Amino acid sequence: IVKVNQIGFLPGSQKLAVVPQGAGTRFEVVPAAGGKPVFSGTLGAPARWDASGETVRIADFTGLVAPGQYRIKVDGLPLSDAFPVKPDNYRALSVASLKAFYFNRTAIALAPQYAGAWARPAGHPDDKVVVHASAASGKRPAGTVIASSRGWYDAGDYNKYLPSSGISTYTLLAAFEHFPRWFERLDVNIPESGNGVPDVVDEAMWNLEWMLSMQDPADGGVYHKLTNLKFDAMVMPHLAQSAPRYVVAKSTSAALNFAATMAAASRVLAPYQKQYPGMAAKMLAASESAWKWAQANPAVLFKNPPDVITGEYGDARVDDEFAWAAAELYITTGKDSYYTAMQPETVSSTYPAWDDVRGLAWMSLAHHRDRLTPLADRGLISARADGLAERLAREWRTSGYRVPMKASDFVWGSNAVMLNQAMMLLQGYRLNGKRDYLLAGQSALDYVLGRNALGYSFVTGFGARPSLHPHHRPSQGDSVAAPVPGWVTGGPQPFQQDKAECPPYPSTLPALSYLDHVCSFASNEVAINWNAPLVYVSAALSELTPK
Ligand code: G3I
Ligand code: 9MR
Repeated sequence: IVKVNQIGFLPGSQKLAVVPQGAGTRFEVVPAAGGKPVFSGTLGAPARWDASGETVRIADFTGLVAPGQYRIKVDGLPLSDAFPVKPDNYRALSVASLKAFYFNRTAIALAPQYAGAWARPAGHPDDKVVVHASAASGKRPAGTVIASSRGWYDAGDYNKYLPSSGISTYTLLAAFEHFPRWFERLDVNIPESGNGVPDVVDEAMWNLEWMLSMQDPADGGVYHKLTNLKFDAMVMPHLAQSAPRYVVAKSTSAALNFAATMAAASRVLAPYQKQYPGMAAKMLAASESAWKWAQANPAVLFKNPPDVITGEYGDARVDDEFAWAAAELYITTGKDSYYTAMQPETVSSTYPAWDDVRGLAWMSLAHHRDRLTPLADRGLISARADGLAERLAREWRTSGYRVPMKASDFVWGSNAVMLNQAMMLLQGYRLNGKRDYLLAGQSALDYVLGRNALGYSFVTGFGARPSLHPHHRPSQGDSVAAPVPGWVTGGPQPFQQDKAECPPYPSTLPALSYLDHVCSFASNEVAINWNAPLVYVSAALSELTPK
């Protein structure tokens, strides 16, 4: 089949489709409802993509800018799925990808006026959480009961984890810092809508309030996670096990993820004193005390205690977390000591993931470059942001599918790898306007929305062939046939850590190793840290693509 972004394009987008080798050498774009071709062209030279083992050709119809609903026609192949070209085309995706966070809120009932068919009772109030033996300290011995309410469920499971929370919340805040105009006009229809604060900030606040409660006020340390001892069954939140939930061990990575996110949040919250009085100052103080704790405890690496078997988010390296926290504290406070503490010359730039956040430091520094103190090395900041974008663009230029990801990038959550690569390409574009970076970012979004080896739209509720059966407890446990919308599923990756519990995978090739089956927590779960770059990229392309 012809693979194309099923959600479609903006008039000014680069527009590419992937056609299998062996079909004709020409293509046409026809009105979806039938009629004469509106565009025709020659397919590009055959090129291989190792990730899927295919050789394919590219149909480039960027020249088609007239709004409409279209399909691609290649002799010998079925017509492609229909897709639109239209102004403001990614607004619904932008709303839904952010609304997904609301759907994963803990501790609050989702009312029908906001949640529609996916309305549900509140789950996991977390107003009485037990301090686990691994987290015991002076004033809080094991068994102490604390309140640690609010926050989002991490993913398809019902636990709350600091490392994934940090990068997710930061990415939403960065999207707003970079594209305030877009988010000021984005109505997500959540309970706080209309309170004078953009919905993206209100949504982030739901999790930030929880994160604040994860800090031990006695020493500034931050618990790594709030969790059941075992994963809940595939049931609705309010029907989950009533066993106690625990805060588990403080860790260096939790403290630094917390410090970075709170420092960034403190900047964003500063204008909203009326709605969130005192919040910005409280966040900055919390950030600085977590930073101090991490300075004193620089190598407390998290491991699940033997009686806890939920998500670990263990991270063997925390130098990237140190750099990110230092960068955010530097930007927010203007204190040179934080810039020095970052040791910027030693920090490379890589696309972000929950266990590698150094790229976020460069992204924030690049955005704020005009208001940094004289100490900041602006040349280094641009070189790091541009260097990563250029590496990704180089891969994009030669890849058969014209995407920045190569075979070895396919790990658990591969769709978020693609979206985080897009986010970093767009940092390069924002910095120096190199058009390839914008186009490669568009390509990465196209991939997630249908121009991939499987021909899926990996976003629930979007596109002609979306993921239908995510490993997401509420989607499975409710009585609505359709999954909760707006979630990007993890995506193909060859390691198949769930194969004992699933029917056979169709392939072990990295880009084909995917099951749209509820069993597949390794390829078809959803997660807050995978949705956050979708929020970023759908907003960024909406704002950055030439009109
Ligand atoms: O990067 C290595 C790669 O170099 C190596 O070749 C490959 C094969 O072993 O593994 C790669 O590492 C993988 C890593 O993800 C990449 O980020 C690990 O195998 C894999 O086990 C690990 O998976 C993590 C997974 O939890 C299991 O711990 C995912 O990153 C992480 O996103 C996921 O997060 C879960 C939470 O634990 C619980 N909540 C849901 C959430 C999403 O599934
Ligand atoms: O359902 C769990 C999912 O949310 C986690 O991301 C994943 C991480 O390892 O684990 C899933 O739980 C599975 C467990 O690890 C192994 N036994 C089956 C569980 C799911 O049915």
